[in-house]
Amino acid sequence: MLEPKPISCIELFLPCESLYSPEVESAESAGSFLMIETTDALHEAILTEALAGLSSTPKTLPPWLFYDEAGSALFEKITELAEYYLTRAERSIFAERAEEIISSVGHPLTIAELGSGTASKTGLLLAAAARRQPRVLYQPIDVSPSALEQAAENLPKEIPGVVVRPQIANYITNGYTIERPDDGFVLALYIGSSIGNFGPEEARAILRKLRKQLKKTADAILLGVDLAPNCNKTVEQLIAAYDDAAGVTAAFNKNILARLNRELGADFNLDAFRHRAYFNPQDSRIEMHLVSTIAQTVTIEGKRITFAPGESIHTENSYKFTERALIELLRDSGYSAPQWFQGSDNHFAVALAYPA
Ligand code: AVI
Repeated sequence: MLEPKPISCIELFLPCESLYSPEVESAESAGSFLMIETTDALHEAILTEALAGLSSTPKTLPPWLFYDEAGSALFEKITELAEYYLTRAERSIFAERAEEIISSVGHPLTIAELGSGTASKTGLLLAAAARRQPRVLYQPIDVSPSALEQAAENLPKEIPGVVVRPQIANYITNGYTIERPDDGFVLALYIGSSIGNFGPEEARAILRKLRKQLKKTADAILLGVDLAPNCNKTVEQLIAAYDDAAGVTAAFNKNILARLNRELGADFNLDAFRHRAYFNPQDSRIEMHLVSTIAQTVTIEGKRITFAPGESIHTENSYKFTERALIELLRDSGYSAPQWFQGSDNHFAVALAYPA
């Protein structure tokens, strides 16, 4: 059973106070987390952000809108696609190097994870830690209560010695606290290329906020990043990871419009938009867009949004790093030059850095 405290916030980009109510708390202690998704506050946040983004030039929608139940299920499918190498590449780095990574950090250690989801890759690191110490406290921090519940239920069964203390929080907009056992050290995971979905300024803000929790010199952050095109990874391979043959990523991208239809009563015709993914070399990022194939007008709660043929909605950036770019990002965010663990295929890397 989860111990869902401290509760910071349930849904992305919402001020905590708007959701923190006695009703929410009592429902959670009864083991049900679900009704929060239907709050007026979430509806308001979606409406405000959607109208602001679709009224701007160029049009945008924030990527957090991807992750409702349907979108999260589609993302799980993406991670299993042949073209989407990122998840497999990171998992194989952990499978080969977990002992080395874990033994580089101070002991005894506690492992925290930002945006853990169901923590499907984290088990390899937890198992390596559990071989070194009898009890490993794992503190996953995520906005999804169901994902945390799954992690809290499965991990202790799979890895004896692991104790899970989940925190329902939005690590971007809200505060969170990483608990430190007496005389212990903290290893904070921010893996899965999650940092890649933020521009440089936001990425620095996330890393600096985390840096405040890493107070000892042998505390560490482990960051998983997708690599920029290189001699072993072509731009075409990179694009295919975001534009797969089966159309799963296209469905994931279009789900953002489907969600606006479902939750705001908007009237997007999904067939009149096409998924587009391309590599922007100047900013070293994959950009995902939804391109209007015709001139059309869409209505969202009485507001009319017009599209010219070929006009696009920019829905996501996914930054791709060189070792040098990541060293700079970490340095500017208060960390040392990292130990670098790169997969033999040169597709993905994991960086272990200490507070500077
Ligand atoms: C969650 N994030 C790291 C994924 C990525 O690769 O940027 C999201 C994604 N978008 C399309 N495919 C996967």
